[in-house]
Amino acid sequence: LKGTGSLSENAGMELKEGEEPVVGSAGGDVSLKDAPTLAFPSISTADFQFDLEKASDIIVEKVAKFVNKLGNARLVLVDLSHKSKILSLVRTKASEKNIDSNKFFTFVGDITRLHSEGGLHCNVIANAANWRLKPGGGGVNAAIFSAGGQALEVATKEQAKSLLPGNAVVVPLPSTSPLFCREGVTHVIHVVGPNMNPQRPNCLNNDYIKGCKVLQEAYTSLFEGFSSIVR
Ligand code: AR6
Repeated sequence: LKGTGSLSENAGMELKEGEEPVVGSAGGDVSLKDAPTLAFPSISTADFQFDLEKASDIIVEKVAKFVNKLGNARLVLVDLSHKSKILSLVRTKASEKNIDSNKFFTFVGDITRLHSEGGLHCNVIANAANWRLKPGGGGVNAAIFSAGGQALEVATKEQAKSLLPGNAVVVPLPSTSPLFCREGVTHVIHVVGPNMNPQRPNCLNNDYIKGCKVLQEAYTSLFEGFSSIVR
């Protein structure tokens, strides 16, 4: 895939024109490169139609709260395109808050192919799931269940039958899953975010008071779930 991911992690950090990669940053430092890493998509902002400005505020607020509690572990926000609006909003707001760019950065690529196509090793990936924890349905959920294979479906059912918006469930991945063998992913964390799409279940009808609260809870559950694996 031209233009997505790349062999060097720095390339995924999307340096602006004229910017130089920071020497000794994530790509070059062995201890950081082997650090436990959670790759996560922007929950609720595509199929679930959540406002991007509000979502980016919440992502940066929650990353700022958790990133220094995770030891040497890293958090990586992933999206498919270099033109991703949510990635650029989050990058801007994260740098305004002086969040350590070795511990939190953005990356362009398919979350199911970060190692094989992007050269970025993430031992944990998050999924923007539906409340039934069912495969398919499009977006990142369809991609992760398809890449994870039957092993992921079975392992998911062992952990939970369904999930309410704002919650996350950690699923240890059997070594038979292609995501484990090919990408080195040991856990998938399913997260259900707030839904603003009238065509989907539990639509909040533009109630952003409730919606923001649920999205905050979703990221808290996700980062606490990751922290329980890292510990
Ligand atoms: N790799 C990385 N990021 C991706 C990928 C991928 N393969 N695919 C999509 N994204 P969405 P939601 C980004 O719609 O809004 C599903 O049908 C995408 O660009 O997947 O929470 C579920 O079953 C966006 O930034 O999740 C639910 O019913 C982000 O992932 C519903 O959609 C989330 O987009 C959840 O909707």
